[in-house]
Amino acid sequence: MSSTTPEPRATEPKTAGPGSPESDDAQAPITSVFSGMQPSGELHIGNYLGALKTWVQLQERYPCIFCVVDLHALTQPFEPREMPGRIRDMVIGWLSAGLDPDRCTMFVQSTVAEHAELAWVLNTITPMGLLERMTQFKDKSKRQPENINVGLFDYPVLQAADIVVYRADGVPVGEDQVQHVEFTRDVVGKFNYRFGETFPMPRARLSQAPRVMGLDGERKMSKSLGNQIGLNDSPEEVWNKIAPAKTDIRRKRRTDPGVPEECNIFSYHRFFSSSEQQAWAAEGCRTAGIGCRECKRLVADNINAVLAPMRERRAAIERRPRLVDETLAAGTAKLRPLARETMELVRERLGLPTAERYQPSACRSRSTDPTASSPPSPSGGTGR
Ligand code: AQP
Repeated sequence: MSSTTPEPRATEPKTAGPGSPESDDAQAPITSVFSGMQPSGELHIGNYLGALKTWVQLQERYPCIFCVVDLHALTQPFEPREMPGRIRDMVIGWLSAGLDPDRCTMFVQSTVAEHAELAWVLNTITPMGLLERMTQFKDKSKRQPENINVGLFDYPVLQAADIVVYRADGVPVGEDQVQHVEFTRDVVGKFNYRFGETFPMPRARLSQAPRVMGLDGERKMSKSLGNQIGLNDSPEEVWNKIAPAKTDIRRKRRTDPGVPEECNIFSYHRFFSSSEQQAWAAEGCRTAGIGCRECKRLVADNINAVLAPMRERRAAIERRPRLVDETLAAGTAKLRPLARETMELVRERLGLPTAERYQPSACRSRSTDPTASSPPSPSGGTGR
């Protein structure tokens, strides 16, 4: 194999792998999709490859709901004054990556109160032991020992409520979230068994890149770990992050051969480079035919080729200042009635009063004329 650098790819690989939305493998059919992301920092290529790219594909095939999970983000250290900007920036990132407000529904979790309400109900059927097993809780407790809050512990219950309040059954996530989806399945099973069939059984949908490692090569790429390549990084920033990143430890000098499978940079080639380019990089590494810098240059160029259209779309979106607000407002307006409907069903299953049962207007009409039906509330809504 020649050590001449092949041309960077202009587009991403299209091959389907196990668990990818395009693959024909053993994925049971789904009817609707829900997934979310925390506004806990800038979106990175791990979020994109692990989830967002799949979301963009799924919006063409299923009713999809995508949620900025701001209530979840409260479980980590945050600055209230930064939260509105983070929410906005996250949605701009989604739109830049290809989510289309005409093809999917986007909204902010805290604007639909039923998520928190249903989480409380699910809390009451969740054994502590199930939550104690969650690895994300253990990891984040180590990361923020001064702030191990109940919300962090209860995070998977709120996530379960997020999914089932819309009775969604497809949940596209990265590998780190699979345990939480399995947890949701346990909770759904318990609820349906105890109170009657209410929620469909959700399942995780993994992408072809379910776990992207951070630039440190030690932990998964994370918004809050400072080991990320941001979707909003400029070409220079991408190169400035890739250039000093660790490679295979065996390659101390240019002439030392390496093992590509043990090089973090090579793992990025798998996601961003053509099979021909991957073969070139692997061979060059094993034979010391190329230096790490050449290998990094190619992968940086390929990452930039994927990010370039997103940067262009971001610039266009930023010229339409109302787009984000309009998108989120439309999402909330569409989803509130659906969430209310689910909560009414849940109340009925649990023997709780409906949300309207003890409205003052309903009581008045019942006390004067027990056969009279309730007049509509002055707002025309449920009065909640
Ligand atoms: N490194 C990753 N590789 C593949 N998928 C990933 N995801 C996150 N990191 C990777 C997936 O992206 C979606 C959004 O996740 P989230 O916002 O709920 O939080 P997270 O999983 O905790 O992501 P981060 O970036 O690591 O955020 P922080 O630092 O705030 O905790 C999920 O589907 C996730 O699997």
